[in-house]
Formats: sequence, C-alpha cells, structure tokens
Amino acid sequence: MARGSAVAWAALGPLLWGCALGLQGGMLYPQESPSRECKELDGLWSFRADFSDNRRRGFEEQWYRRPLWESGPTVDMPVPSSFNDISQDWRLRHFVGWVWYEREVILPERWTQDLRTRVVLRIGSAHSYAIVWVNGVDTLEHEGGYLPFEADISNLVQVGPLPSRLRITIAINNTLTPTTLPPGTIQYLTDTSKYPKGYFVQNTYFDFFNYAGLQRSVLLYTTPTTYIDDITVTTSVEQDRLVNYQISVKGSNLFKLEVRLLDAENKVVANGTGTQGQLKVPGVSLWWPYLMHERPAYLYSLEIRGKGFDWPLLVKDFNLLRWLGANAFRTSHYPYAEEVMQMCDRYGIVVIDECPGVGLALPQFFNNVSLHHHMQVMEEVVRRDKNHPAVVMWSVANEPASHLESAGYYLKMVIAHTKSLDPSRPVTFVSNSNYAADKGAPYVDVICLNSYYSWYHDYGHLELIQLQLATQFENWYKKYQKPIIQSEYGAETIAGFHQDPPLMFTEEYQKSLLEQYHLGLDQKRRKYVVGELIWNFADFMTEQSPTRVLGNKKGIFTRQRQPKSAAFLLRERYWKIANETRYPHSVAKSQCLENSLFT
Ligand code: BDP
Repeated sequence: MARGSAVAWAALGPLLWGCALGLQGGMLYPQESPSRECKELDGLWSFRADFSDNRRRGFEEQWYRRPLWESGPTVDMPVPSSFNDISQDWRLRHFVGWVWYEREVILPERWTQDLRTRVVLRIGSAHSYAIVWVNGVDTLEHEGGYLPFEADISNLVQVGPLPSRLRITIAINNTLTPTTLPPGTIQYLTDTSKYPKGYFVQNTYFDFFNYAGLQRSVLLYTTPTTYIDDITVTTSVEQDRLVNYQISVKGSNLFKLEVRLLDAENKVVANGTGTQGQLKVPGVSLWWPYLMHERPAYLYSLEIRGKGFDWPLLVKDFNLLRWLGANAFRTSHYPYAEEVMQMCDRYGIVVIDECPGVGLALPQFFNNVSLHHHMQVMEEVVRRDKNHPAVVMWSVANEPASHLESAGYYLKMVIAHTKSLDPSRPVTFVSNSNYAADKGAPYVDVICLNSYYSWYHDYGHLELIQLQLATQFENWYKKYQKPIIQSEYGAETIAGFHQDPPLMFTEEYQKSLLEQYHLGLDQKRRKYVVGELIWNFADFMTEQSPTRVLGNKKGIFTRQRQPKSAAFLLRERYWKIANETRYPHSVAKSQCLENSLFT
C-alpha cells in the first residue's frame, strides 16, 4: 500500500472505531449442569470437497437442501479433525475452496417439545469461513477459524409434533485472502505453456500448514429460555483481594441470581447476589504458575449457575511441559482449543494468548477491512478467554511487517481496541527483531522478539550469537524501555542426525545454538528480559519448500513427542531456574517454550 493511501484510510479509522464492532452475546464454554444438557456431535460426518472449477457447484445445486449423498458421492470424515491428512488423495490434502460436511442427529423428545428449553448449535471452530444450514435452512455464518460460534436453533427444532431428526450441513471455505486472518493471496498462473487453464495456487506468508475443516468439537446444548449468556470475572490483589463479577442474563427480567465462590476443596468462601458485585476473599490463595509457588495453579470456582483436538496428545503435552520444568507458552499463531486453556489453568501454565494475526507480510494486508476484522477477532478471543487465570497477556499478531508506516496505525488501533476490551491485561505483538524501525512497539506493554542468529544468516557461526543477542537486547531496550521477552529462537533439527563438531540440522547444532542463546539471555535475565520461549515445542507440518524437511523441525520434541537431545538441555536449564527462583513471589520470571499443539 502506498503511503498516501495508508493515510487516507487512517483518517477513516475513528469512524470505523465507533461503529460496527461489538459482539452479540457471550461465548461461555458449554458445561452440563442441572439446567443445561450437552450432546456432542463428534464422530463420523459425511463429507465432500467441491472440485468444480469455480468451486461453487455446491451452491448452484443447493447441496444443503437434501441429504448430501443425494447430490453425489460422499466420504466419511472424522470430526474433530483436519480434512487434509485423512485420505490418501493428494488433491484433498492441498484442496482450496469449499468443502461440505453433513451429519444427522436425533434429538431427545424433550428438546423439541418443551418450549422452555433453548437449543443451541455450537461449532468449536471452522477454518476459515463457514455457512451452516439446519434442515436446509440457512442458520449461521462465521468468518475466521480457531474460535467458536453458535446459534439458537430452537425455532427450527420446535416446529411441530415430530421433527426430532436434524440435518446439519456445514460448508467451509479455507481460502485465504488479503482480508482474512491469517491473510493470503490466490495467484492465477496463466502461462499456458506451463500450467493448465484456470490453474491457481494459494500463497501464504506464515510457516505452518493451512490445515482446515471442523477441527474442534461440534455440539448441541440446551439452556432454559431465561439463561446466563455471559460472565466476566476480574480480580484485584492489591487492596482487599476482591473478585468482581458481572453476569449477563437474557430472556427475561424476572430472575434471581445467587453467586457462590468455592475454594479448591469445594468450601464456600464468599457469597453474592445479583448481576454484578464484589466478593471479598479472606486469606486468598492466588493462582501461581507451575514452579513458582508450593501450591501452584490454585483454582476457585464461581458457581452461578476440538479438537484435530485429541485428549491423549494434550495430556501427554502437559506431562512433557511438567517434565521439562516449563511454565509458559504462547498460542502461536492462533487461539488453541478451549480445553487447552482449561488445562493451563489447572496445571499452572502461563499463556500469552495470540490471535490468528500471522502472515501480515504485505502492505496490502493492512487495509481497512482487515483492521475491522482483526478487531472483531480480538473481541472474540477476549470474549472466549477473558476468565482464564492462566492468560497473562494478549498477543494481537506474530511478526506483522511492523516497519511499514501503515502497519503502525493498524497495530496501534488493534492494540488500543484490545486494551479497551480488557484493561486488566497487558497487550503485545511479536516482533521480528530485524524490524529495527518497528512502528508498533510504542503501543505494546511488553516487547516480544523473535530472532534466529546463526540459523537464517551467519550459518554455522555459533560464536556470533552472544554478541548479536546482546546488541539486539540493548538496542530495543534503549529505544523503548520496556520489558522484553525472547519469544522465539531455535534451529531446524532432524532427530537422529549427529555430527560433532556440530553442523546445521543435527541434534548437536540445536543444543549448541540454544546454549549460546542461554549464555546471552543470562546476561539480561535479571534486568529487563523477563521471559524466554524457544521455538519450538514439537515439530509441526508446514507447506513444502526447499527450507523445510517434512515440515518445521525446530521442535525439541518430534511430532510423535519423543525428545531430541536439546530437550534434556532445556530440562536442566528450566529446573535450575526454577530452583533458583522458587518461590520468590514478587518476581514474575517465566521460562517457557513456544508451542505447536496445533489443535
Ligand atoms: C518465525 C515465525 C514462525 C516460524 C519460525 C521459523 O514466527 O512462525 O515457524 O520463524 O522459521 O519467524 O521456524
């Protein structure tokens, strides 16, 4: 984007600021209770990708009107999962366009007959644009993956004596455009001597495979017609150890609310009534991260009333975090499943909660429509995750091209908006440390820096790392005087490759590179460097390219969760730091690692 046009839309900013944003309703995690029932729709769904040239046959032939098998062949597709890795058909792995999912459900009679029951359809995430039909009726649309959305479908199911059978059809488009998050471009290749007619590719500007589909749970749940729509809890520890709550009730003005705060042993420690109030908690036990208190991750419960996601893998990952002595990660580069956030609360793992603002690499991605969408996505992230004690910071983006003039205004607006949504938490975005003239840094609370010394340049020159790292820290601190987190550093490593003296791609090189970084980090650790996150927890899939060997191999664990040598090095370091700092409650230092749970 030329500078002139950036200024033009910058002038429009405040207008847009005051208008269309603002989410309808809350997004509470569905939980069974005396007044709510859940019905999980995980399992096998019918599926078809629309391979037609314009990818619009499904709409032209209205596939949603009748059972999907009537309009053509279908295959079984597990939900939750990404459709890309399930079949042996390479066209499906790389498919760009609309895919169609369908599932029939039989509802309990009470749900369809009892008019005091509200029936809600909730989709954990659908990457990236979704349209939902219930019994052929257009019910719901949502833009953006990685976040939940839902619709009240009571009027569709409570229509007469018999319709207990529901057909849910979901069309999902995974195309990334300049205005999606993450953004992308579609490029048509028109040289007919090289490409067939109509040939196009999806270009992306981030480093993970653009997995898509229904990757988290889909479910139906009920509430009474007068129901709690949202709960916001904020706490203050300075004065009286107060828990402030605000509860939004919909459906009627005639209700009574009782609020009880229970400690970890289920003893009531405070009571309240009404839609808002403050609870005083005498002798409070605070939520401390793992390794920073003798009783970390202390949780109270407030009573008022996904999956490509996989539980065994999730529990294994948290066990690995504990084994390592790590106590933080960043949800790089999009919000993880709600179940992951709940595990963080329970295990004392601090989270920097990042939205899918990744791959903001081209000037044309910083446009007015994207800004509006980005703010909306931050609203959805904060709405979903605001009550998790584990969330300590919001990250609005990863490595946006923040040296561009237009990016400065864009980031300023997204950061300010996020702060207005949640004044209680700091906001950051993750900078590429090469962007010395960073236009967004003045607006963040904490500077997060990614750098790859002796990897993407000065290959093999491990002896330069300490000097280059010191220069990085000193320059950024001098300029902004803000706490800094080293939010990525690492080396591509193929498990089982060995060479001594170390060469790139071997386990020895990864270890030596991390060691050099650690020496540099230790110089600043007690000053203004407040956290370190390695890249990466486990190997993960990316698009293919000459710089990737079956994906990104910077994990300290393989994709199958086996340790490389570097995992033992980090384990020693993290436990040493934990033992040094255990439990000086005043200093918030976190030793962490980046994550690729990718759920
Ligand atoms: C960083 C990106 C991350 C990549 C990493 C890498 O933030 O998404 O995976 O580089 O190259 O700059 O491994």
